[in-house]
Amino acid sequence: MDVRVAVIGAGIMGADHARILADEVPGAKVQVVCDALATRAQEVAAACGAEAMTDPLAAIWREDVDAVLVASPDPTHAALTIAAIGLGKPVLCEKPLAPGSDEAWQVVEAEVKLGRRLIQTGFMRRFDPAYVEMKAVQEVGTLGAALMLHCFHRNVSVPPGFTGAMAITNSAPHEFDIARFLLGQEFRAVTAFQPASPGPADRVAPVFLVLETAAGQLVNVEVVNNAAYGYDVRGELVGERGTVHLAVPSQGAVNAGLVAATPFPADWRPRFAEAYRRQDHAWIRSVVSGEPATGAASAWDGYCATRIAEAGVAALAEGRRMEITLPTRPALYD
Ligand code: ISE
Repeated sequence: MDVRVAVIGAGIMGADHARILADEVPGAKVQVVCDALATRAQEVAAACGAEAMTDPLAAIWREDVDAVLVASPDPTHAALTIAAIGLGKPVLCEKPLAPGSDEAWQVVEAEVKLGRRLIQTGFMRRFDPAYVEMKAVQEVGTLGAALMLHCFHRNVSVPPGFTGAMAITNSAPHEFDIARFLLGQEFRAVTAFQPASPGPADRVAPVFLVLETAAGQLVNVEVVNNAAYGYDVRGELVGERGTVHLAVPSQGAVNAGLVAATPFPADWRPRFAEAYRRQDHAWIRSVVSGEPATGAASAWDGYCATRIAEAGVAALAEGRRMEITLPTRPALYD
């Protein structure tokens, strides 16, 4: 029998997940699409043969819903996730698990109290073939011990009013999570910088973070939210005896006007299409098996990313190195 999913939130990511589940994930059925905007819910629901609703709790409570995909506005993630696991329903929660670490911790506590893993956090890069390959190369030992990780995160543009703090809470958490995933280490400190930028005052300048892991490795994260030329994510892991970098997937090379050019996507959906597909597929399989998906981000991972982002925001605001302190990881996540 299919896993009947309620997709909560029919914005950019909710619509994308609904389409992926309906069209590309065997064993999944989008039962209901819920959005505060009825017309939006109807549009996305119609495209995947689901019912449209506007009340998220009513959608979660439905007896014909087995699992919940939370892709509503960020401040609603924690409460909806807690509501779903309270009914014993597995959740795939888009990042962030919560905008603040106190609230993210409440989610962790709710799951720990329940005593079983029902939450997957939507850090899809863990399923991206290029990152998976990078991790495999690192683990096989060819490069020796990992020393540094360089991460570049470039968006085409963000709206005026987007701030450096938002770059750290909205974009950089993907880098925090993938670095923890690749290195298998927690971070102990973060420092944040912004270069002098001549652009208009309402256009966010790049953010440059330097993070230190508990094992003393260095990770630099460059976030350029107004890169203009394309959505571009790069990474290189530097080991004692060699390096491995992400091959940037391209949809085709264009030869014209005496130039060979590689097109960039306009946003993260094409770049990480395969990662989203594999992530959602792994989630549905985990709902069926009752076991957490291998390699997927847990609620603890979601909490850590939010906690690191908070320290990063403080480091930027205060212009100094901030220590990152984490509570003891609950045994549920061992
Ligand atoms: C956006 O919210 C995402 O999650 C994307 O994956 C990320 O690349 C982008 O910078 C964020 O704004």
